Amino acid sequence: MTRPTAAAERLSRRAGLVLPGGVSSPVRAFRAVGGTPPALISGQGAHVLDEDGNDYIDFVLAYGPHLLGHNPPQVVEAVRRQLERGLAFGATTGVEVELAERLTAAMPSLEMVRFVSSGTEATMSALRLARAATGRDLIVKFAGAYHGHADALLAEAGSGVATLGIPDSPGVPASATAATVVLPYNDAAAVSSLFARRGGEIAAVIVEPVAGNMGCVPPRPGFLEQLRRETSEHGSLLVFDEVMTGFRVSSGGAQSLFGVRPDLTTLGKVIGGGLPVGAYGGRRDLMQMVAPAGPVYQAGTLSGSPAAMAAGIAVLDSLDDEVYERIDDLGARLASALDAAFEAAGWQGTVNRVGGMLTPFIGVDEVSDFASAKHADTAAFAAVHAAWLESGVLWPPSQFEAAFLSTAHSDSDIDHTAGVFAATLTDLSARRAG
Ligand code: KE4
Repeated sequence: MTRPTAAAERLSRRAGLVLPGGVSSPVRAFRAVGGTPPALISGQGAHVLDEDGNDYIDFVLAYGPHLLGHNPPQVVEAVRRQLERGLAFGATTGVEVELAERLTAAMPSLEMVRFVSSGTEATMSALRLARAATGRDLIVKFAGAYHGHADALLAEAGSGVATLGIPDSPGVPASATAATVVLPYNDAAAVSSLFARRGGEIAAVIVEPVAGNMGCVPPRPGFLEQLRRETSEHGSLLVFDEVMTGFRVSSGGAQSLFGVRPDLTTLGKVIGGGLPVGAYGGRRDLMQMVAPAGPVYQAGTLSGSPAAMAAGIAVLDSLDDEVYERIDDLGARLASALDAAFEAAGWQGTVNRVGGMLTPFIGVDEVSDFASAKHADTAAFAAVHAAWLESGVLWPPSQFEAAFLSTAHSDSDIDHTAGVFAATLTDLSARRAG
């Protein structure tokens, strides 16, 4: 029995007339997996409901923010209270300073912070600051990493760019990416060689300390430490893009998990509890260069949105060791069940995981960078995604996205999801053999 999709199809048709691709962000269009995206109307805990009445266990979690699941009561109440006071003032508010104080307390490298309204704004601003602080232009990023859609960073980007197979976006002038060097993730030799040749030109290295936009790819042991060493030795800055990993992989982010202190950090997602937010911050001497304290200009009408600040405070105040232990346990349970499913179905595959973010790569036995991720069997992934959807599981619609766990997921959610995964791979083997 297939799930009803009449309302989703109606909405998709209407949306396609007024929104490019029928979406407000490309990956949501399901182009890589096919089918009609559900027309979601509500979320509670680990579940979301669509207009056709279908209920799904949600592993998208709005691409990361919902560490506590959808609509945690304490977050909804905090936002409701703030909304009654007002939506936006264009002025510094107490909640904005309170959230900044919590961020700087949680991440020692973050001595000061500036709020913006998206991860893209955060990374774009952090790189402008790095170029100003060093007087250099060259930026280093890694293939398959996605740091938002600022021109200079749309070079071999991951996430939706990888999902749609867009070589690099039209409209980005060659001049915008001429000062962007792209290296393979986890490639220590490539990093050493570049710094040996051009270290004096490099303003900053920006890295996802756990890659999440080529699917989940952890750093090889020593990789982050090497970036720290090389940037320090050559007067460059190290920027950790923790928009996805911040407060997800640990209460101090990936920098605390791996014990590497960046000069600048970008944040988003979890710190806004699902409301529009981004932030960049780091060494005080650098942040004091940001206008109006210094000459580096960056601004935003709704930066520090009080409702987003209130949501972020409510989320961060709910984070304790138990939260991270629960999420890590659930992640480990799901990863091992998916691994067992590969085994049981006689498929090659590997599951990359750090804490509550993970990706099963189908048809490959190791994924440590974008090149190896691209060898995954995306057709098989599409078949699994469709089977999950039919069985009430909403998974990110791309092999090149990370899936997320929350404290609201249950062991039975995990077992059901892995069961469908195993059955679909088994069925696929039979169909391909037939
Ligand atoms: P936003 O501009 O989308 O708020 O953040 C950009 C960004 C920056 N850095 C990292 C590490 C990110 O993961 C992101 C955005 N993540 C994607 C998910 N892979 C957002 C989902 C989407 O594009 O719709």
